[in-house]
Amino acid sequence: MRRKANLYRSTTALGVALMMLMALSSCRPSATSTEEPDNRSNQEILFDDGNFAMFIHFGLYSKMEGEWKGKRYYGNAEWIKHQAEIPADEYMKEAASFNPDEFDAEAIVKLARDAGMRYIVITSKHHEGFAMFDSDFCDFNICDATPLKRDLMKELADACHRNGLGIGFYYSQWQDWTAPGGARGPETDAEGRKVTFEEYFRNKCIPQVNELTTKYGEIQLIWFDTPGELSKEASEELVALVRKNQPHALVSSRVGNGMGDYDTLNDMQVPLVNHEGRWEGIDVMQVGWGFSKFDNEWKTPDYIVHELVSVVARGGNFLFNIGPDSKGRIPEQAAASLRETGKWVKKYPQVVYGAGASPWEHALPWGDVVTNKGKLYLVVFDWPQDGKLWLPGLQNDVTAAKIVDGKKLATRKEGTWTCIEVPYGRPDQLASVVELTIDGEIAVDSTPAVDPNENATILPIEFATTEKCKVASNEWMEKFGEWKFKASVSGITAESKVEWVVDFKEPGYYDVAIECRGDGTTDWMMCADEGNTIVDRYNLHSQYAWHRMGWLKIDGAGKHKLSLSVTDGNWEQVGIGSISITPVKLQ
Ligand code: H79
Repeated sequence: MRRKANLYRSTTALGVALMMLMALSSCRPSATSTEEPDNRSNQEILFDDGNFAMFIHFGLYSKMEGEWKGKRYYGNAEWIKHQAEIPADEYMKEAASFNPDEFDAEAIVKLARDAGMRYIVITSKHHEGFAMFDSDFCDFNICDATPLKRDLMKELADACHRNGLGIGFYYSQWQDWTAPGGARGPETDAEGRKVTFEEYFRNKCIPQVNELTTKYGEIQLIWFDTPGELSKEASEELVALVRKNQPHALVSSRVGNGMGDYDTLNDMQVPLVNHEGRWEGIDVMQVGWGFSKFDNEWKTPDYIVHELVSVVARGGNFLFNIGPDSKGRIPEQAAASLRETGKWVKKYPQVVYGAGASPWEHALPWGDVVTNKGKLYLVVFDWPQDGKLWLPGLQNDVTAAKIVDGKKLATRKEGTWTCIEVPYGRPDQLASVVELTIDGEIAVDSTPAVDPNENATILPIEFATTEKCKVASNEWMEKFGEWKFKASVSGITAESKVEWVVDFKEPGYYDVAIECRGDGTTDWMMCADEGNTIVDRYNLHSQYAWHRMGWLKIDGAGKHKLSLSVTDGNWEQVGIGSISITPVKLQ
């Protein structure tokens, strides 16, 4: 379940300059550490410093729990109307038997607090068009169309306000699968009259966003989604409406047309390198967003902590989703996983709250780094086996080191490396945290470096410089709505260059492997800048797979350029994802 954290970035001259800039700017001042007056609104502070929030997908789709007429629909359970091609009128009739009477706002808020989350964003109307609040502008809502007749958005907003959490509402502004005129919705009304998107927007979307921003007290944000073909004027109107009613509420970038107060990255995407500006990463507890009764791929605490730390270390805020079931209950697996995550967050609050991005700008082979009030926090997922944790490229002296809430540690410098002497047993089962106090303003050379320990250091193609070939990000769906991303290089010819600059602590042999794909027999060569070369031949297939090249000799410690080329074979089909480098221990 644990994903590799060892991802690096290459260093061009511009890259180095950018990284140095990042190193200085990535020590974002936290609310308490800055000497300048903090002019941010409460909402901005919750977003910037809270760094961890709960997303809830709850709607009429939750009633189906991923199944329609005895058939399972995998992936996004909130898309079941679309997946099962349920006609709008038939879908709307389901509301009459939707009775989530076990929805307990206080219990949900308690769970969010136990998890260490600082606000909640809940779907008030997803693409299906069903409002989970009492709306005067469309009867297809939880108070008018169901036996429950409770405004669950009000209950949750009140519980959040009572307990000091922020509350934000998701609202799908462009798609509406049941309102005439909404995108992917019916084109005509009950009388057969053609309805335009403009009418839907005017008569349902705008009035409902007005309700959400006037009836539920102060809110954290409005999370618009899938702007589709929304016009610039429509996006502007939505932003203006939120601003008028809730001057401090944030608006997500998915309001469309380049607007919004912060960027939401793609569903399930964690960037490999630090991302500038105010942004949010999003992921889900199951595979889809709405609850599915047969999806057992619950994220473990280990996964959630790793992703939370990765997002914070890249400079973002993490919004993590759960889906209540048809009765409104939080599934026990989700609650258990979040509670365990929360125990970790409460042990290491400085790693999350007010924490800033890593000066290294990317993950390190054993984990990741965040900053807080001038200190460095090393979050170690793969605890070293030999009592030495190696930190590459830190130019400052370390004045104190300790395991958070634990013993003091000795450190020493070896060239550009800092060695932290750590106990053999890992202090924390989930992820251990080492605190470094450093002398002066932090300065880091973030050139990718091979971990001197036995971990494989993986260098994705994003960290390479390339010539005469094409690096592209591929995205694809596994299950419906389950997005995966992978950058790879293609368009390789005999003239192409793919090069990584990598720092080696010791001379010696390094075991190299390539993650690649292709079609049939293909010959490869890797050269180090000192002249040592290795070659190999693989029978490649269309799927990415790891292929070992073997021992490459590095004669001198320090930075080296490694060049990878395809010397023969079916160039056109070749794709390169990453390389991995592992020190060969000979004594
Ligand atoms: O609410 C969650 C998703 O339901 C919603 N955003 C997150 C937060 C979302 N809506 N759309 N998408 C995500 C993108 C999905 C696009 C696709 Fe499709 C769905 C691609 C394939 C299935 C739509 C239908 C486009 C092609 C077919």
